[in-house]
Amino acid sequence: MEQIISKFVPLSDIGEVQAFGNGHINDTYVISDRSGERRWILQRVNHHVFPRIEVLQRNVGIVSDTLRQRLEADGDPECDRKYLHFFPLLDDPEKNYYHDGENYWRLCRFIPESMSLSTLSPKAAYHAGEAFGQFEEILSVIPEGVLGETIENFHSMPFRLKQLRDAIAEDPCGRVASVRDIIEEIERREDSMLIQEKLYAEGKLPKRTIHCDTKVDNVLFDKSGAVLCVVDWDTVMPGFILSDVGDFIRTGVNFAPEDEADLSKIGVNMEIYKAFVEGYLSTAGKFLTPTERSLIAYGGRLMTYMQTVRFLVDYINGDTYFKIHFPEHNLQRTRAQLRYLQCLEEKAEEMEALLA
Ligand code: ADP
Ligand code: GN1
Ligand code: MG
Repeated sequence: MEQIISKFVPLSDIGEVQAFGNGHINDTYVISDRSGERRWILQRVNHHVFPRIEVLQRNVGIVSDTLRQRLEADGDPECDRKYLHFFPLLDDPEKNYYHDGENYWRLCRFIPESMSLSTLSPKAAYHAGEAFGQFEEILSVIPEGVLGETIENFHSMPFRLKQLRDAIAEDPCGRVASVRDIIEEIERREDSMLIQEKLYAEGKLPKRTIHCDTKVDNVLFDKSGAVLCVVDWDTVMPGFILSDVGDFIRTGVNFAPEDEADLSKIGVNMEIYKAFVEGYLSTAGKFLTPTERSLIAYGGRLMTYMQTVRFLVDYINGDTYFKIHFPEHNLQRTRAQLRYLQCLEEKAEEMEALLA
């Protein structure tokens, strides 16, 4: 690790190295120097998930510059804690990642006194909504075509359903027979989950630069519940805003974590939903079209449905994509997502009414 870090910062001795965060994709470590004064986030990028490292690291560099410029222009005194700063290589300043021959590494500033929250107050949910709207607004200055697609078809529902059909047909681990009930639940909702692609084809839904992974773990709060920074920019790319509002509704608005084993604990926290939407509209309200606004609650159902499909595909394929912590983890995640989807459906009318 010392050798890797020294590619980015002049450093003779590192102190503690700790695995960090709850991400399902990359390996994240927090590193401090021996005095404990300086800290960094070191990540080994999962190059199976992100095979186009050049595109990925160019994107995050552009996102970083765009946010910093705006924060500086606004004269924000906390500027350094509100965006991710990726270090360039000391011997190749054009590059913000290091390839050790096998793995890809990047180093960024640690955001001090920040935390991810799993249980939110309404105030924190409001601020998360506000921060996502602001994130989208700031990044809207990036001209079309500048950011590359880091994962092709990442939030395409037709593509995710095709992946499911392929996995079922192949059934590499003989797991399909045990999940027939879930497959049926997925199949009967298919038509209602393809609305955004249809609206887009009809010219009724715009694509914007979005975050595309707005689960609650990817927001760093300070002690007071204010948002410091939206992190995990690996999937920032053109997409529909339903992805961003939807993934927060999927995670932050659920009473339980995304992999809750006790299905009776899963449910929709309407107070958090309301606060989140109010916060989001306080910033995104300026640019959303009436169609986008009207689909916010639907976005929650769509993203929960998509995640049900993605966890199930990974389970059927033998757990090759998401990190798992025990053998049936992806199945437990799938069941929890399906239950939450049912809860969102039960609350749909109330959620739409609040929106209106
Ligand atoms: P993954 O793609 O695996 O989810 P993330 O980039 O989201 O990786 O990082 C994992 C977690 O580490 C985040 O959810 C967040 O809690 C924490 N984290 C990431 N970057 C920073 C940072 N610069 N400062 C403090 N915490 C961070
Ligand atoms: C992954 O990287 P992380 O853990 O923040 C995944 C998201 C899923 C999420 C489910 C690149 O997010 O798309 O919604 O897990 N990221 C990628 O928890 O696939
Ligand atoms: Mg993450």
